[in-house]
Amino acid sequence: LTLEGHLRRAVERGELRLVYQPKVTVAEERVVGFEALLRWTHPDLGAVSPAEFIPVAERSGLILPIGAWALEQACRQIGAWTAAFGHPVKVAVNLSPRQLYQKTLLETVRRCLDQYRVPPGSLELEITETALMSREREVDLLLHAIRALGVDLAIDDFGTGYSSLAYLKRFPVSRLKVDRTFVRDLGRDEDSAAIARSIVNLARGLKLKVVAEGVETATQLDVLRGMACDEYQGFLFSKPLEADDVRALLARAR
Ligand code: G
Ligand code: G
Ligand code: MN
Ligand code: NA
Repeated sequence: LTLEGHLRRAVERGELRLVYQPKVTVAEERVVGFEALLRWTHPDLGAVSPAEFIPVAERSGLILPIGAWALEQACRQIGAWTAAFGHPVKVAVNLSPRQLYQKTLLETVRRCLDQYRVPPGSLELEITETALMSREREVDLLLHAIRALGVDLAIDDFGTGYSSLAYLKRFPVSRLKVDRTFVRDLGRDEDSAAIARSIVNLARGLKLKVVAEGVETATQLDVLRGMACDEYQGFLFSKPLEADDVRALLARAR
């Protein structure tokens, strides 16, 4: 069977799961939320990297059922953690461009919020710049409708796509995520620092929160602190965690 064939069965067989990477404030490393990330363990193939299976899912269209599953699973988890800890727990879910171009997305989001008693502000959807480039009118209406439900929107991998600054004005986003390729060289390379600083300043001017991705070293964090970047994710604080470990982290933070 091809990888696509295996992947086709993965949802039904329960081989997929979500892990959750903490997002923390740059200032005091307080946990403010999590990004949900897909993981796949096939019984024979073992762990298959998302770098390998997400492109296959995108090409084949399997990202639609997989993405719908991820959204639903994340909402179920938000509902469970919110009930268990008595305060909202925020989770961001990655959306494929294909999901954005699907008529059913709005209804799926609405149903999941309702079914799992998710405070709308606890759900964030991460969208890439590239996804915003096609079907602009449709996407614009959809994103405003999702935003009207109270769900937050973030632009993922910011600065790597065909950035048009115009869509920061057009689309109702509340966060920019600085791509980790710019974070990697902070403290070593002035150009990366200049780009990161520009994104942070741009976000501030537009009253958007800005999140740095892939922070691995104390030096990178220091540079980001100097820029007054709001939040970060990365191995320096934590790798993506299994749901049970998130529960333990939330219990400790209480
Ligand atoms: O977790 P990791 O860094 O290995 O993820 C690799 C890539 O897979 C990243 O670009 C990430 O955005 C993407 N990815 C992970 N989970 C999801 C998901 O649920 N949906 C979509 N569309 N992409 C995901
Ligand atoms: O494209 P997206 O930003 O959604 O992808 C997130 C990916 O980044 C996940 O696959 C996650 O495992 C990975 N990641 C998270 N933190 C770090 C980090 O500190 N360094 C590196 N290299 N990758 C990271
Ligand atoms: Mn992401
Ligand atoms: Na990203």
